Amino acid sequence: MTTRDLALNLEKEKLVRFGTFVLKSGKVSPFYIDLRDTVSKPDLFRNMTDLLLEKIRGLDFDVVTGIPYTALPYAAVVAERLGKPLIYRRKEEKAYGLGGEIVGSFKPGDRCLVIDDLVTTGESKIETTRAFEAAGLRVCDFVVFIDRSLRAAEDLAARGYRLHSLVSLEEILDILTREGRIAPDQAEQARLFTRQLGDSQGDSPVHNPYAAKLAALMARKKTNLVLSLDATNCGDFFRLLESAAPEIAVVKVHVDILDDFDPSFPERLSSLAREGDFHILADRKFADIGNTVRLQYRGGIYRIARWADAVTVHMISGNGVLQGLFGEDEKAGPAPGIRPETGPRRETGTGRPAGSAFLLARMSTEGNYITESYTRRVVEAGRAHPRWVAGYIGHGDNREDLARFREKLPPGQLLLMPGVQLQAGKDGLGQRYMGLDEAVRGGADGVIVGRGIYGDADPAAAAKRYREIGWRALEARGGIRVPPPPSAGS
Ligand code: 5BU
Repeated sequence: MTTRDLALNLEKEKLVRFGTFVLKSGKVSPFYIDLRDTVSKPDLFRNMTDLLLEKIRGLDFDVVTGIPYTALPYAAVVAERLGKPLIYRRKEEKAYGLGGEIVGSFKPGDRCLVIDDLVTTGESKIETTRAFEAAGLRVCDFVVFIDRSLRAAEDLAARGYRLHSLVSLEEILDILTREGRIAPDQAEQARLFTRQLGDSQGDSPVHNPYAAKLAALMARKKTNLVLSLDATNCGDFFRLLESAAPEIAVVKVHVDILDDFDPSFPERLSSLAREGDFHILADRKFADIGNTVRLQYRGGIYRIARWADAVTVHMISGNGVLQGLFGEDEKAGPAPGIRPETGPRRETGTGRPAGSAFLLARMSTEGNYITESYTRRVVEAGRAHPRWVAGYIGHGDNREDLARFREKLPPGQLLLMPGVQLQAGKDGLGQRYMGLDEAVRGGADGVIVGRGIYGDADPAAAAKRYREIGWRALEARGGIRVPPPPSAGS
């Protein structure tokens, strides 16, 4: 089989298609590539494996791997034919972590050939490599069927990896145009789309006005401490808050754990926040359908929208949760019993609840069910809604793991991290703590601390200590990097 045959076959089998396709990101693409079904077409499977074997002839490696799922069956056949061990990394491990136990046996220092179906940016190849390298393997070569990138080969080469591909998207377009399988303008649209994707990748700036405002407050007050004030009555709550107020950037509230909540609570809290120059984060973890979270946010006895600067949100139900919380009213049904928001809300005065969200991207608890792909989708959602999403709640197994995760977040959004105490440790109910200094140096912009402060015999002194250590670590890291919004005054 030649490259030409491969291109023609993939088009004939509808594994490379042209038309109008809505991608997961919501973008509309003029073409679509999905090589998963190649494994159930024995002739094509055999021919593609032969092409792979030809391509890798002369490369030096000890073990072979395929990135699940599409490339794994190919890797198995290649390994068997060459008499080399097959290894693979389990899919769906910790988000952006090294995690992912490697199945199969190998020796430290073994060189690993990595087979994958496509390369789009090269970024996921590098992520995979980190896991293999952390396990003691050396990765030198990647081989893919289709290179649909603009410059992945150069980007990978700059990091010391070689990329081999059976065919590039450009070649496929040329072949199919020449053979009359697609019209020249279809090919042109595909090229244009790829170029635009390349241009918009990576550094598309995300600006959230609230994140910038909170970052400015932190810088002004020299604190990145978020006090998680999980007191169960208003007396304790306000006593603790008054003593810690000078040290904190934000107070995080679980308003539904107060035994004696009454409408004076938000008023008193808001006025303390104004006087003490800190913000209020309602840790409500909204998670329901859009219409329900809208009612929960704006109504009930708590009326969170009126007094919280920001809220925490689970994205499990999809993007509708954000629309429900912060979107316009147009399509939603009437909210029974809820009058339109006309009351004063701190600093908005728009008559409509505004607000900002911190999305739960990773949790601090041991054995939580959040997977890597879920975390990615949450970050994608946050990136897609920069007006509403000020940042993420996240955690890490250790400083390096946290740093890798932080790298994936847009600089214009903040990472707040719970599960922090002065020293690493655990509570008896699944909570994991990372040490404060590690957490901030690893990439937490704000640290959320509860029992480490209010559980101390002298909470005010504890808050001061957390503030000092946290701020010193933040300065050592170069400060918070939230860029200001593009035009001042917005
Ligand atoms: P602690 O006393 O510092 O363990 O309290 C941590 C707080 O952060 C507590 O209010 C939790 O509800 C909150 N939290 C958390 O601990 N871990 C998470 O992943 C998320 C929130 Br999300």
